[in-house]
Amino acid sequence: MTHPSNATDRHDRYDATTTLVVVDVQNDFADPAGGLYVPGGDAVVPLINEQIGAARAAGATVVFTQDWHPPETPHFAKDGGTWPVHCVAGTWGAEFHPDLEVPDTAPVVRKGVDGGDGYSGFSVQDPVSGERSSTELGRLLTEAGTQRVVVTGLAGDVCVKETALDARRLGYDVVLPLRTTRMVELAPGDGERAIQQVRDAGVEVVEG
Ligand code: VGL
Ligand code: ZN
Repeated sequence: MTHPSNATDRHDRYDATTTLVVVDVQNDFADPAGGLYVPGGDAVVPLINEQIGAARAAGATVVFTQDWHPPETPHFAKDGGTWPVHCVAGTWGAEFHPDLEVPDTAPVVRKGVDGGDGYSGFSVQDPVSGERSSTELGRLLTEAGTQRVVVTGLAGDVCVKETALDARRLGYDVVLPLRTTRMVELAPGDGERAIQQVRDAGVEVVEG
């Protein structure tokens, strides 16, 4: 149970009906040599590992997502989209950061696989037609008996934000521990706007 007086105590955050979703802690985002390095992305890996440890100790479910793109996709600036090349399937940049503690049995949800813009872990959107389709994340949460979702990882103002918003839309209580994420800030102020947007949607943004 979470008590108002110590709601930021991370070890108090998990129970068997909570799922921790670890978003896109991959080399391209978390390593300074990565293709779309999120400033400070490497520094949060140990904090994310603490969350994973606390979640597992409490019997919570832990799910990981990976951004997973084909070499050519309208997601990339070189192909008419927004972003530098990152997380191309099967490359070093798409691998989890080597320090991230991924349990052998943890489910891994890959998004963007067919060239879709997979910002939320729950869905992908065809960058040309705009058509949306679901990943297996929603089903995994249902099967785990999830009532509350803790979202962490990278980047805070892109995939973490969209995953948290979708989790709210699906009716979950959602917690975003701010200390465990970093913002990519494609445009200055994106980080602050993202925090406001998730707060407005009812996400519990906590410092710890
Ligand atoms: C992401 C930009 C492009 C993310 C993914 O994981 O936050 N950001 N693709
Ligand atoms: Zn991407």
